[in-house]
Amino acid sequence: MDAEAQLAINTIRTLSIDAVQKAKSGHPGLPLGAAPMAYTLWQRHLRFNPKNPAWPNRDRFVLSAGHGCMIHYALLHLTGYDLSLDDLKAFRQWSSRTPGHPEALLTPGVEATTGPLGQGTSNAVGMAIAERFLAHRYNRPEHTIVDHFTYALVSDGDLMEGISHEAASLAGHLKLGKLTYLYDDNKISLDGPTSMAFTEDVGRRFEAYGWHVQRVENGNEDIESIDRALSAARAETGRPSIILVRTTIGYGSPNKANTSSVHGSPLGPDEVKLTKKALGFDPDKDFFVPEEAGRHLRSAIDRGQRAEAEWQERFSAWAKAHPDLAAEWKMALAGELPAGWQAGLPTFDPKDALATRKSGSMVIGAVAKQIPWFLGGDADLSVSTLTALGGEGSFDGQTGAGRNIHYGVREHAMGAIANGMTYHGGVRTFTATFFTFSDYERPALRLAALNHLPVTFVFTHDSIGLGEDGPTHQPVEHLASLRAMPNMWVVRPGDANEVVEAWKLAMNRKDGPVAIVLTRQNVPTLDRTRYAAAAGLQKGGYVLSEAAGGKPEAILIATGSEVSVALAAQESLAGAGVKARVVSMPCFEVFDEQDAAYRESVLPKAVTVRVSVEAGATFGWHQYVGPEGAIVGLDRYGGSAPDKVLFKELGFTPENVSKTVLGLLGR
Ligand SMILES: Cc1ncc(C[n+]2csc(CCOP(=O)(O)OP(=O)(O)O)c2C)c(N)n1
Ligand SMILES: [Mg+2]
Repeated sequence: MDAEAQLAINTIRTLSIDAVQKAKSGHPGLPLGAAPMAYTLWQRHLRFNPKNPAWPNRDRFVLSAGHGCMIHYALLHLTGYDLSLDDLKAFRQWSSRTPGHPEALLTPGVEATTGPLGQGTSNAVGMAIAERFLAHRYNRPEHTIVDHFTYALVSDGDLMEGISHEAASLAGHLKLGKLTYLYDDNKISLDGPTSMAFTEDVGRRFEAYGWHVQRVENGNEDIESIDRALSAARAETGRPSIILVRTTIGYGSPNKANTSSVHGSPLGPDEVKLTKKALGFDPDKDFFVPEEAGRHLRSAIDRGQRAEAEWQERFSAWAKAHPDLAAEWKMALAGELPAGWQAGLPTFDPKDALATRKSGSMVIGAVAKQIPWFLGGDADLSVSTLTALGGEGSFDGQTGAGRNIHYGVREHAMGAIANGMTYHGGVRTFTATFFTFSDYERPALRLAALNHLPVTFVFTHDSIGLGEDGPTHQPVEHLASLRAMPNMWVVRPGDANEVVEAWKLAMNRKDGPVAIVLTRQNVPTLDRTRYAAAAGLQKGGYVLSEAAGGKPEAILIATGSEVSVALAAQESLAGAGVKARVVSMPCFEVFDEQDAAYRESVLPKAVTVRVSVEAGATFGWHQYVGPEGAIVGLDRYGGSAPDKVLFKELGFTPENVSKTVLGLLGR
């Protein structure tokens, strides 16, 4: 290895161990072992501009092994991103830009939030999908403006996680040729050697998925082999690539290298000194960047600016030739929507009863017509979720054509791939599956919420109302559990016109995900000349049907398919001389954001007789019904039976709701 490269690599290593030592916590093992491959990628292959982390055509780099993030922070600092040595010194401290695992919102140059192992493997697949899709939509024979690679650095833990199997299987199927994994094959994980639990032949596994597989035997020193493998990976456009790079965790540490003790604990002051000495650094200098190393790595700025300028020229020529496309591109990249897009959505007459998945199907089709950069898919359930975009074709991973992504039965990867597409930018996306299987997508839902990613997660078959499939398929606690997730908006529309409003809400949201939760079974389409307009959904909850005379003695609060149950109860209560108001509450989170006066107007404090109706866990409803209210909910699993039987047996009937109200009133 030439001296310049060696010095740069050792600078990445020593900065990483110093920051971990100063924080008295962190993971020094991966940076010490993976520095040569990371250096080779960043210095010789990755196209990026440290002075403009948002350059749309940059190559994407995901550190799926997020615990090793000091390697990423060191690289960002050394290559000239807006991340100072002081930022590195504040590693893992309150309000620093160098958190304990990478967070895309906090650190310039971090493309994806990682840490839960495996997620990054799928995020990278999503980025590669977005690249193909945008290339197909915007490139023209004489103009190539979208053309970049996506890299992920993955560890043993990443490849043990099931989600990596789903992601790699799909990426192989789609032949995502511009995707490359660098595998830090160090045979050590947190508890000890991987021989304890992970002995499969990873190379043959990826070959079986249809990947291009290469091996580098000495990843600690042989950067020329890494370099050649990266070149070969880029040249192979018909398949995704993985490079198995054999490394030593904690390389350079005389007493801790190749042990799991170096995975996730600081080396200790003495071992830090010994390691620096072994790497040819002054043991008494902390956070030391040799001038030559600094200069060498900062050459990234020059390279990046030239690459971006060259792209900008191509972009300008393209924009001149295709001004309409360019205007669309600008809008899509900024996360904006076409003016007036909402006018293209349907409205529904009160004639027919319609499952909300069915009205959802018509609405999502209209959304796709209005927004050409909207694409998504389902986990082998489009026949049931009804989310296939009519006339749009299946996504092709080679050409990038088609807007329906067939994820197969891979919910875990599906969510994280949608997140990856959204991190990439330029697209809006959705996923769809049954609501119970949101459990299989949950880690990605959480990361979408944490990262303010505007992904729309469609869930159908939203309650016991799905009927005969029985308790394994019937969500119970899912509404409550997703509502507990900070920054996740959960919307359960009550009829077809609320579905339209739900999609407006979801598409207009820029800073977080929205889960749209829909029925399998029919619900009445409400007569909006008789009831309040569905646009009330934009406030999260609204007075759908006022009590006769305007002064309610009781309030019924319902969501989804139970809204019509509440309306029927309101009628029968009126017959018994009880004035009840019905509130539709499709989205708690948005309602809670309204000002106090609005919330009081919907749920006046003076009315303490309040009953909620929702075919799901009661958890969370107390905040609306109050100490004197009652909850008609479900704190058990459902049953295998037709939906009407289940609703009757489990208490979701107008009679039971009326009875509950009368009980509270003491009548
Ligand atoms: C989903 C998930 N489970 C568990 C962990 C905790 N954890 C962090 S790293 C790690 C394994 C480390 O092994 P490897 O991926 O090989 O990284 P290396 O030790 O080689 O740096 C574990 C279990 C996690 N971050 N994410
Ligand atoms: Mg490992």
